[in-house]
Amino acid sequence: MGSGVGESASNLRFSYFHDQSAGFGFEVHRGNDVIFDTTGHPLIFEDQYIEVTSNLPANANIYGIGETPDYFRRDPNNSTKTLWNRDAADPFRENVYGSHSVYMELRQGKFHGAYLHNSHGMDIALANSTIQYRVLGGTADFYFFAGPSALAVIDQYTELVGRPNRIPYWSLGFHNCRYGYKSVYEVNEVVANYSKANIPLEVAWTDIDYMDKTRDFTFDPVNFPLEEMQKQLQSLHSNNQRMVLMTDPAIQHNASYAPYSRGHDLDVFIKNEDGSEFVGQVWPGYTVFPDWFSPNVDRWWHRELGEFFDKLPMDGMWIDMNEASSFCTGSCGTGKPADEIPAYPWTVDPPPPHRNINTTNLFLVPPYAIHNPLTEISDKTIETTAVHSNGIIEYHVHNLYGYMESRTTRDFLLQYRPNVRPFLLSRSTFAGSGALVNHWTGDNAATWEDLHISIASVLDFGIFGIPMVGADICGFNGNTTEELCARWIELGAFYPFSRDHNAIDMIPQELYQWDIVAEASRRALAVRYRLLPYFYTMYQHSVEMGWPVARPLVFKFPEVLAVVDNDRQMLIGDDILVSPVLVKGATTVDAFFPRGRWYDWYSYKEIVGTNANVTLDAPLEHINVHIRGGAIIPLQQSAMTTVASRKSDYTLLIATDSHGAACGELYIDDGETFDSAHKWVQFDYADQTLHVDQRSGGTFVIEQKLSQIVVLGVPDVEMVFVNGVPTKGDISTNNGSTVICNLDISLNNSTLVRFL
Ligand code: MIG
Repeated sequence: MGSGVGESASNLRFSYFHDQSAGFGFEVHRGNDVIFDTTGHPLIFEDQYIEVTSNLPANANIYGIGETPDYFRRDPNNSTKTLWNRDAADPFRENVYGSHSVYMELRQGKFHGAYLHNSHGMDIALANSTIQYRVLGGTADFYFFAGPSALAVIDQYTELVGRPNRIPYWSLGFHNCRYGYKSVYEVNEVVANYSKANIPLEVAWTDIDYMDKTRDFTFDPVNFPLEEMQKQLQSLHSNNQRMVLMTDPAIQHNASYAPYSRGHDLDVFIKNEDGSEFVGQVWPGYTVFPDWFSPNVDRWWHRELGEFFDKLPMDGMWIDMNEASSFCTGSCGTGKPADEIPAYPWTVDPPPPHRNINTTNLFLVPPYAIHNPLTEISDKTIETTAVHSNGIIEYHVHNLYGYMESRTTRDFLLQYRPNVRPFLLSRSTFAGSGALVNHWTGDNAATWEDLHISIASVLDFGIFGIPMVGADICGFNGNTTEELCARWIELGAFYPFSRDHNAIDMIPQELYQWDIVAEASRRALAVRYRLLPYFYTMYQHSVEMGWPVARPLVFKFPEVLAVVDNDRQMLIGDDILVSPVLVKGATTVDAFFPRGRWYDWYSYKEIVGTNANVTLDAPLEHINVHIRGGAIIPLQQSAMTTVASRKSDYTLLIATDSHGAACGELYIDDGETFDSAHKWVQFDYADQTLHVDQRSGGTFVIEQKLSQIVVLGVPDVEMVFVNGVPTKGDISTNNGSTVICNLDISLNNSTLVRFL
């Protein structure tokens, strides 16, 4: 697939058969491989049921299909992945917030992929050497991707569904959040405490707590008064920090609440079959739900957001509960008085019995039951018979709710601040959401299991084309512990989106709450901030080619059988290997090192990879990070904000391979606007010579100098010549690593540096 590739140039070949014995079926070939093959299986095409089955090799290596918390490599013999967006606190292997019907398969060192473009609820089952789609409607609109590398599959997939959105540079800083902050003053204190503890903090988030009676676009007049929020924003900005607040889609059903009455007048809410408004229950009580398909919804939503932003011009948006989540089943608030605030169902003891299901309505109870683990597919969401303005019922478009909200919300930000890259975080996503929003993995638990699974979830979203992703650091539900929180920030410092977030009523878990966690945070975040130029360069590959920032080892080393199910380590780009401790009490970690040279981030000590595990020391406040031999990594200084870090000089870390060679690159622009100038700098090292070159077309001027070069894995260096002139820089050599300081090299020109 690929919009520019015609059939003759494609690496894929499609064929179908239709005969007495085999029936109808089709195959997709890549060279001699049959990558999709329905032979031997019926194709079923009914109004409310489509079934397509393709043969797989025994024990196939399948990745993707979600959103679901699971190991990265799906169990090929017993996985049923349900795609039905659901507000559920990350239950293992079940369906949660988003729907991504794309998978990748690794076969003999090569990847390919397939995507079913369909918004209906579905199961995708892996068993008996097959992959089987069981879909509740629509069409069998399949796309196939020839790869053959993992990155090529993702490139081809994101070319189809949309490339990841351009993010502001600041969003790569560290974020702090929790549900349950009691006041704006408490959040001010949190910000101050981070700074006192010398832990970088880029963004202060506030959850629904700031709202008046949990209604959108309002401020609690006592605990989060608008004037104090404005002061907080100013103070954050004066420290080069940022503010993001929560917005929910559900709108209180109350004529005295202006966002409701204006929306009602513009006819923007989802309806019952009889034309009345569908009323569910969310935080503010009985609520209606914006119908993102209705003709006036943009006008209404943009006005409400515009009024809010005029009061408090915050830096980004967090859109939650957009599966959509509702606490009751059906239109439970229809006919209820506006001022009645129902109890949250989970606080009612004994819990109310489930309603009787109307078994004759096939849109409430479809003939095939997907494995959504609730009594009805309408439970905890908008009823499947509720009606959108185009007459389409929720049944057909349920999985698009968050995607549609993302679209109009991003449009608002683009109109409100033309040329400024929005930062949007959405809980519910669909294929293509990456072009609009970023994602966190929702309500995980403060457990060692969820620490481990967070890696797989982050890697999954790399396949889904949403590379700016992270899990709630230190865990959301349940009380974290000092040890778990330390280990979590060590890993979380390397999530592309790095945010500590906590549930209401849990013990505090800001990174300064324990000395050891604070120390672990300072160390791990210092690595992250030094790597910001590298993270940003990797993210630019996401923007241009869809490539994920966080990658599993198997993407880079597809021939190495031992890494097909490795989800206990991750690579940032291809070059930075992160090997976290994921086990309580452990002070060592068994880390896999593919063949080749690797260098310890801190000591520069070399490890010779032999495609085997190496046991590494991992004291509680330490995260193991290694640099791949063959890489050149651009670094800046760590600092308390990304703004400060960006002002510091560059260091080049040259990690040579066994041939004494390495290469790397740097992408940079203003980090903020769409029409910014940019620059790509290319670094090549061989024969003790470094070439710094510009790729054409870049006009961004890099003000910071290259002041330091570190060369790893080479004989001692005595003299350094920059463009033929012996440098005045200081040279120090130690055990195969050479550090040259006080250089004054411009990254805007071509430069040749010789090390003798
Ligand atoms: O039902 O806004 O996933 O991050 O703190 C819970 C409160 C609603 C769910 C989000 C979580 C957030 C919480 N929200």
